[in-house]
Amino acid sequence: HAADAHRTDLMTITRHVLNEQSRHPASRGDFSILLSHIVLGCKFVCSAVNKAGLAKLIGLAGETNIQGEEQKKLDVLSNEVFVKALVSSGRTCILVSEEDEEATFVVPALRGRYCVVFDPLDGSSNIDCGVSIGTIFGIYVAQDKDKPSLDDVLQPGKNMVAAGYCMYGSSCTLVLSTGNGVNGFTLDPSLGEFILTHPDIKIPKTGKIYSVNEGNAKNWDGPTTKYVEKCKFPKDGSSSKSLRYIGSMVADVHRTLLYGGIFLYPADKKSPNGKLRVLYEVFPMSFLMEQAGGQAFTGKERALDLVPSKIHQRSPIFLGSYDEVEEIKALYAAEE
Ligand code: AHM
Ligand code: MG
Repeated sequence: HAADAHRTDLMTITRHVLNEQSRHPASRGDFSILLSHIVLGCKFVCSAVNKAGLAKLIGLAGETNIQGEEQKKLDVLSNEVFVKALVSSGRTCILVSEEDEEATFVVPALRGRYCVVFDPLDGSSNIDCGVSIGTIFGIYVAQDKDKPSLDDVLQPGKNMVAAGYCMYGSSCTLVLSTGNGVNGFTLDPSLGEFILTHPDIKIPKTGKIYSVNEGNAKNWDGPTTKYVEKCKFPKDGSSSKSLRYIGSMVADVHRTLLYGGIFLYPADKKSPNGKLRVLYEVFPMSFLMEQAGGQAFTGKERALDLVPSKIHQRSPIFLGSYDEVEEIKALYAAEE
């Protein structure tokens, strides 16, 4: 189609969010401003990730983050960029980052009503070898922007007003939900704009791919073991599933969202709460999955119902296609 070769009517992420906003008459544009600062952070990190090898940005910064992991320079840089972009937006009052032990309370002069929880650069083990990594974020609204408190972010995931991630992969892709479905945008480097490329993403109801770190299998619980066994040796005549595991949550979840299937980071004997962090990993991804028609389950409850008591709390997570998560839920129910 000739019209497709030179698109002249570009749906940028800003235009998309402004369109959504026009449906809320009371809106004053604060969310659009906040989002444009998040987008700036993503563009910066994308550019830094692409130049990492060249610019010798990667390598150890000689610091250890609060979870005892070695911090890479790119993590430090990404965190700084996001914190500065979010504070300067004038629309935030509390920030929680995977990289910072304490929450950041924004100075009164720059306070706005949004609380942002984020992992500025997730998938640290994949940085040095050029495999996809990403940024994950979730957004809450504070009770009172002039009296921000940790209670504003220690909220169940269902109270988020928006969530998303940006994947730094073969292209730079931003996936966003403001509670009205899920949309995917791809960065056009020649324009420096995210363009709507994946409107209204729906996850397939079932899927042929499972995604889990099977190296932990000896420590798994019964339901996880049974589910994965069934993926490999189905007894009902169905064909076995394919295993795909990148070890970057953003990339593994992105594939799950587009192709269907399930992503698991279960509890195990060594890590009774799993590995992934509730506020800025489990919640945003669970929010997107539900908005796309899938499900997210912790092994005990709907993931978005969980009420966190600490900002860096972890939880087991099973998320993906509706039917696959139903199976996991049934296996846990049978345990009781
Ligand atoms: P990170 O915050 O150190 O990058 O760890 C989070 C990552 C996720 O992206 C990924 O899903 C998981 O850790 C992989 O963990 P594992 O290496 O145990 O399979
Ligand atoms: Mg992380």
